[in-house]
Amino acid sequence: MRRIRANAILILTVAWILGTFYYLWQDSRPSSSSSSSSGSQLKNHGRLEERTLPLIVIDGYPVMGHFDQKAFLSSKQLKAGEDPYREHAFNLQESDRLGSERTIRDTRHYRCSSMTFDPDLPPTSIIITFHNEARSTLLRTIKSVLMRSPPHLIQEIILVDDFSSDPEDCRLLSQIPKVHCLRNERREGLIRSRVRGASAASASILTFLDSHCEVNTDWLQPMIQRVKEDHTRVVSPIIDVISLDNFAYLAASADLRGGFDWSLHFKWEQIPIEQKMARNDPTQPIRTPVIAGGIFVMDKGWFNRLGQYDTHMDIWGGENFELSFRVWMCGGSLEILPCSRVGHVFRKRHPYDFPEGNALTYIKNTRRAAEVWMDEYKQYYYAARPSAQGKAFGSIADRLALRRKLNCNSFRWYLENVYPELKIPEQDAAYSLLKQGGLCLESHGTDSLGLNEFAFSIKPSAVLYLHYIHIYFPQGKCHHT
Ligand code: UD2
Ligand code: MN
Repeated sequence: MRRIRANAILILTVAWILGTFYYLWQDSRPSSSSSSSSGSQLKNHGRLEERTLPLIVIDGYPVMGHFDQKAFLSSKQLKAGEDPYREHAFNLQESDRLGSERTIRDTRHYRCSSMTFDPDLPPTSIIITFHNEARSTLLRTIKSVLMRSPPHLIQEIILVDDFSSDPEDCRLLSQIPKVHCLRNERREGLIRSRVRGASAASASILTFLDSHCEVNTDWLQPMIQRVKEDHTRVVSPIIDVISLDNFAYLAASADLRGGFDWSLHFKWEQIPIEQKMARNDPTQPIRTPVIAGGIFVMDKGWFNRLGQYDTHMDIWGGENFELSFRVWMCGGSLEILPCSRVGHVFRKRHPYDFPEGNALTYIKNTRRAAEVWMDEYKQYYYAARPSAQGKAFGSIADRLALRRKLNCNSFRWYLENVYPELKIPEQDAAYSLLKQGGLCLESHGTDSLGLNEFAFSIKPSAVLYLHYIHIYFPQGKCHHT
């Protein structure tokens, strides 16, 4: 009896091992379907019957159609001896080696997988602008969307080729079902390119992505659900990190939100401790003062009503502040949804040129955001970025008119209600202690003009300066640097 049982266990173990091997082998085949792939389904799509290319079918839908991925990728590969970081500021060799699809870890909290969504969520138009993006990263972005989203939620993918050197990328990618590509006749920058893509979108919900992303399991439903419930919400996923060196997919912290300093420099910051303590459900949205900018979902009608983007901003930068201030101050809200995860290759430098120079462009764009939205608080922006004074930023008349028309709240309202953690420099200095050369200087509050009186005489400008090189000390502690 015991021997029979031992034999049965042995047979089951061997069957299980063989089964696992078979499963892994299937899974690692280059063209395996993430859902289902069969001859009968092919016949349903008659024209594809005789194809020889690998085919991915999801819910009976041939994801890549006639598009020849192999030819697309192999015709543009790194040449022997070439620096793999030179062209894209990430390791192109690794990206190419990975191929266009791979399994990534589901980085969500386990409770996210039991969330439910309305069965009648509306579809979205995905908008991806790109300028000289690597073929392998761009294709992985597109494929991850097609393979990890319920097909009925993807109305279309609109690529906007921002005058990349090779027009073929745009033309070839348009062969993928649902993908359309618009090519700019001159370099416009990501802001005007996104507006062009959004205007061409036919769905009522817009989803923006950078051109080097990989969306993760069930990334889309939580975002569409929140926007469907309230069209004034603008929502972002947690942005996971794709290593620029080896392309490993790494989970980002779920305790972060978007913040900035007075120079309008974006940074990730911890959720304030009171909010963190109050969070007993890790699937709940996180209110964020600003979004990073590249990956978000927004109702199309709301995007248009709020004035799309400031199309006088060029190339890159600053548009995320302008959009974030506008959304909050004009009646909407911004949130990060922890149950939605999208990976992104964060780079250390821009791989492309700025026709007017990187610094001047950033100043022009952020200056426009400050001038239109920051009211009297723009003085702190100028104090933090003295080089912005006197730099050209064009006319802002139409954006000021928009702000009046939308009857938006003041920046003071934004600071009080959305971002009270952003310390106003005078106040900050007033309640801070300052240690310099072994001396600890303590301030004694503010006078009626809001100017600082210091126990030791220090010019306010010096304090401001110190503030911006991050040696000010909140929480009334003497800090040892
Ligand atoms: C972040 C945002 C990015 C944008 C930027 C501020 C994320 C993940 N990324 O910078 O979307 O909000 O902050 O402006 O939040 N591109 C063009 N034309 C250009 C330059 C860039 O189409 O002239 C494309 C580019 O190919 C990419 C996207 O715009 O798809 C964003 O550019 P990036 O990846 O260099 O920006 P990133 O991630 O450093
Ligand atoms: Mn990017």
